[in-house]
Amino acid sequence: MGCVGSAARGQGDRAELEQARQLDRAHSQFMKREKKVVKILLLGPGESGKSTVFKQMQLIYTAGFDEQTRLSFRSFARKNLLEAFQELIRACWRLRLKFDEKTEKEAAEFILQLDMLSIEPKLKEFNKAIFVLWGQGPDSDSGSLVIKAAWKNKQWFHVSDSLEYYLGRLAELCSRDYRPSDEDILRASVRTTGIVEHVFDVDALSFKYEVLRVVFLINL
Ligand SMILES: Nc1nc2c(ncn2[C@@H]2O[C@H](COP(=O)(O)OP(=O)(O)O)[C@@H](O)[C@H]2O)c(=O)[nH]1
Ligand SMILES: [Mg+2]
Repeated sequence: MGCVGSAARGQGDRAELEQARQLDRAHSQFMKREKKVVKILLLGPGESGKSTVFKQMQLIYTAGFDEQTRLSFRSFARKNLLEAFQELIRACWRLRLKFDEKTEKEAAEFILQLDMLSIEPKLKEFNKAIFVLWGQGPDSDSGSLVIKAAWKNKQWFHVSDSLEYYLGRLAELCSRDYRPSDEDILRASVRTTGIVEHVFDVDALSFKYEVLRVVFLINL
């Protein structure tokens, strides 16, 4: 009985030893991999460019944006354009600039009552209304004189950096089969909260945008 008991115990010890060895091997492999990981934490206020850095890394070091992600930016790009233009119209009021022309007043009122959802079935009308106010841009002969005056004074109010860019892409953004370009996606501002983690392989190093190296971004 004693012999059988100690043989069984011996076998159990060997199994435990083997398990411990496997754990050690797994741990040392993990530590080897971790040594090659550079962890970076991006900190900064909203709109300082944290998500833009992520997107740029994705473009440079991965296969880029997959189709589903790309198409998901359709509504964000339109929302960015809509909200930034609404800000511009409100700035006209604050600067006491009034739309005297009936078509301009109607276009401004139409744009102001739209939101992310209601804009989708009204893209053609939205395109037309923006064109009435913006024309071919502030330096052209077309568009509203009121908007041109507000644009000249844009240092007095907040206007998104990307507004002019998206206005240049108005026809594309308002087309039914709009497929955002890489630049449209980089320019899109989508509010994110909490911690977002991405891993990129850069040569032999794995970059983990998280802790250790801290990059603080500010918007100038
Ligand atoms: N001027 C300029 N603005 C850009 C460029 N690329 C992105 N942006 C804008 O920079 C802002 C940065 O936003 P985001 O990266 O979302 O900031 P986060 O809140 O820190 O994540 C957005 O409004 C983008 O439209 C660029 O090349 N030039
Ligand atoms: Mg962000």
